[in-house]
Amino acid sequence: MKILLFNPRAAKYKYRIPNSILAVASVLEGRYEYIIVDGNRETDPWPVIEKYLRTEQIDVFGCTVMPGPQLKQAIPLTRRIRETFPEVVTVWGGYFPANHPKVCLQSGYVDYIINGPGEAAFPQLLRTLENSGDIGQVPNLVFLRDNEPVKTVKPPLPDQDELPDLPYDSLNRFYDIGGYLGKTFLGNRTAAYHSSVGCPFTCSFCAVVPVYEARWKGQSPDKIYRHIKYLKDEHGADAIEFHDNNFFVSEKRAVDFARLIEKENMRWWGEARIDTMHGYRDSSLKKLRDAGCVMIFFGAETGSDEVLKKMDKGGTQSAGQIKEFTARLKRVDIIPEYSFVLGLPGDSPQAVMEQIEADIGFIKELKLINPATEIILYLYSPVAVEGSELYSRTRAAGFRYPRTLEEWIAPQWEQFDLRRNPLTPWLTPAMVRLIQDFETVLNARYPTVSDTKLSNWQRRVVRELSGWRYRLNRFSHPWELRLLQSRWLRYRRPEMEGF
Ligand code: B12
Repeated sequence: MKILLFNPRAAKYKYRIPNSILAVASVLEGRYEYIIVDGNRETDPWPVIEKYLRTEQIDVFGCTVMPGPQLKQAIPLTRRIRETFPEVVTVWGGYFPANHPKVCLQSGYVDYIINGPGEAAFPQLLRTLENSGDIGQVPNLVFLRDNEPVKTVKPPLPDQDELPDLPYDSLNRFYDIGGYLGKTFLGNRTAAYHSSVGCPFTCSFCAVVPVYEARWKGQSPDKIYRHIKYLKDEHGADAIEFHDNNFFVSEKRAVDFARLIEKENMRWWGEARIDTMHGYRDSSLKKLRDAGCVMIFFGAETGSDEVLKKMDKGGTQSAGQIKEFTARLKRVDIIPEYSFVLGLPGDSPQAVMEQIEADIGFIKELKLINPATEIILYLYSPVAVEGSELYSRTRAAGFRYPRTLEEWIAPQWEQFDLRRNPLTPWLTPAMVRLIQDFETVLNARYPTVSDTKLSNWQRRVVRELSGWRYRLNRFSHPWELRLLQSRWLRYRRPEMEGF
């Protein structure tokens, strides 16, 4: 069998190593022939894919799909493959199909879905197709039977050290790896690496939960270091973005890795939980900073302990702890990058608006404690965490997902995916406007450190111009700042485009 692996374009995104399809390629290496097409590196991927399908006897089209802009390529392309090359089997993997299997499979042009890790599932699917075996025996799979999705068993997460190394040399045959190592505020040649899967927590707004169900497994520090060292020595990487959902689950793993990477003089970033890292010793935080860890992404979510409960945030996270931890990170010079989820359902429209205003006030408090704190604002975009109070409340309020894949790429739903306008029945335009106006004023008052093209005086100008609005909470219709950000600064938002 011959496989074509496709990574759809992720908006105007600086290229990063496509770890989703590279992880899949790692288990095909030496067993199946495969071709990689990266939508981030093709002006128009269709002619490239069409030519391979016409000339290379491709049996399986494998596509990774997360919500948002990637859908705009994944959906029309897969449909066109079904129309033009009906004999080709189509397989989707990643967070979108894993969270929305029914609408994908009932489209008629997605045959199978890999629901979670693909390293064991995909080769077994291929063997089963080759031998006309029982599809129901393939793990981590979703397929249609009598027009209804059937989910197969989810085995325990594999030991990440036993998984094969990523086939960078094979990727290099298709796309120069150097082109994936972009300039960011972390470094001139920033590599993306994924060293663990899943997350031990079950926050009811997070799409990782239905897939990994509070399971987490990580590579050993030695394996991570070996891969990073390869990217540094062979391809000149000088910085790392760890794309794990939760890199810092284990203090020992993180600190042991820091000890290994310290001598390489690389700067790095990763994602973590506030309560987990507030449990770290001061010496551990210092070791991480000394080893180049300059910024860490955290889900702060809200300044309300009651709302944290509603979100099933779990652990010990609280508003008080967030403030304490923000001050701790300032002392060790690690930049906290906090994402907030605003606009959850409330008992009344007034309650929803009051919570938004309270979270705005809380964010301003954090900025007083540590002005370097980076803030990312998301609007709550429902994820089907079945059985969670939040999702039942969301459904009860009348929220419904699109019924077809074509509807998912309608403009209003792209904004949904980008967590910009979630189409949730309780959120009024005035609430969305307040959040987006505040975001504009905040980004002017404290432009992100990650937008490396901004000069100091540009930063000073927007900071001065936005001061009165920020101090006096006069966020409404900040058109002058919006104009400056879009026309003069061409302001970059890391949550949309990566660093
Ligand atoms: C890198 C990344 C990006 C990159 C894009 C990368 C790209 N594809 O080119 C950037 C920064 C652009 C990005 C943007 C966004 N992202 Co993003 N992103 C990630 C991140 C951090 C890593 C993905 C990755 O490489 N994982 C490593 C691989 C190995 O894991 P994997 O993808 O799960 O793949 C495994 C399995 O799923 C399966 N599999 C996956 N695909 C396939 C395909 C086949 C054929 C097979 C057989 C198997 C298979 O096998 C793989 C190996 O086990 C994930 C979180 C995460 N840790 O996964 C979020 C994540 C996918 N992103 C998310 C979101 C929401 C977005 C944004 C919409 C955010 C925003 N508001 O703007 C934007 C979208 C805009 C856009 N630009 O497209 C969410 C999706 C949530 C959801 N509702 O489904 C995630 C889960 C983060 C989160 N915790 O919420 N993102």
